[in-house]
Amino acid sequence: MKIRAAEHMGAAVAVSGFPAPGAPEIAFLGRSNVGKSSLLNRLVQRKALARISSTPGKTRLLHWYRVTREDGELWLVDLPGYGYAKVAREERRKWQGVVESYLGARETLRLAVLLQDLRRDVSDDETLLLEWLDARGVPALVAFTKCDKLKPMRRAARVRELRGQLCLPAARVVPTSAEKGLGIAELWEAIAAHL
Ligand SMILES: Nc1nc2c(ncn2[C@@H]2O[C@H](COP(=O)(O)OP(=O)(O)O)[C@@H](O)[C@H]2O)c(=O)[nH]1
Ligand SMILES: [Mg+2]
Repeated sequence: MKIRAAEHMGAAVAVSGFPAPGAPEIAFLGRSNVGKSSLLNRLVQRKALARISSTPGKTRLLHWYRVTREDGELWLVDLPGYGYAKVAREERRKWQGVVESYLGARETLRLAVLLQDLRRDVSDDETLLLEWLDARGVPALVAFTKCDKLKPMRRAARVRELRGQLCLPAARVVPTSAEKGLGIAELWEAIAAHL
């Protein structure tokens, strides 16, 4: 499906700054440095719409991107990354506050895409987030990132391993590589199924 247009709409640190609900939204979340900006850019076929961070975890901003495809408009929402070791507890609490008030109350939210580096083990952060989303009835799937970093055999084994750690069926995980474009069509298909 062709992307006709993609633009940054705005950013917010708190609910008061969120844009008024409009088009259906897909939220992206994950640990800092997991490859969120890279995957967003690849999804919308733009080199640098979402910034590739050199200093991960420095911001608590949510970013909205308006994407126009042949079949209509949707908004992609880039949630602030978590798990940056140097972040103080107070900062962590604020992150949780704004992210939960988005995920828990956004009426136009259709799907949350949680990113997980294929080379890392799943942590409590991912498990708790998925449980939290599930408890609130927010559909979620997991995109494994940076799959190009593993050879195909190892990659397949690792996908099975992580699916086990996450307790998710095959239909709810999508192996991707922003670098090589792997899994992008599958991710769009999964997104489209929720619009
Ligand atoms: N090899 C490889 N590197 C990636 C991929 N996606 C992201 N990266 C690298 O991982 C680092 C963090 O990426 P970024 O998109 O800024 O992550 P974010 O903090 O989650 O937004 C950067 O150095 C990227 O170039 C991928 O699919 N393959
Ligand atoms: Mg980023």
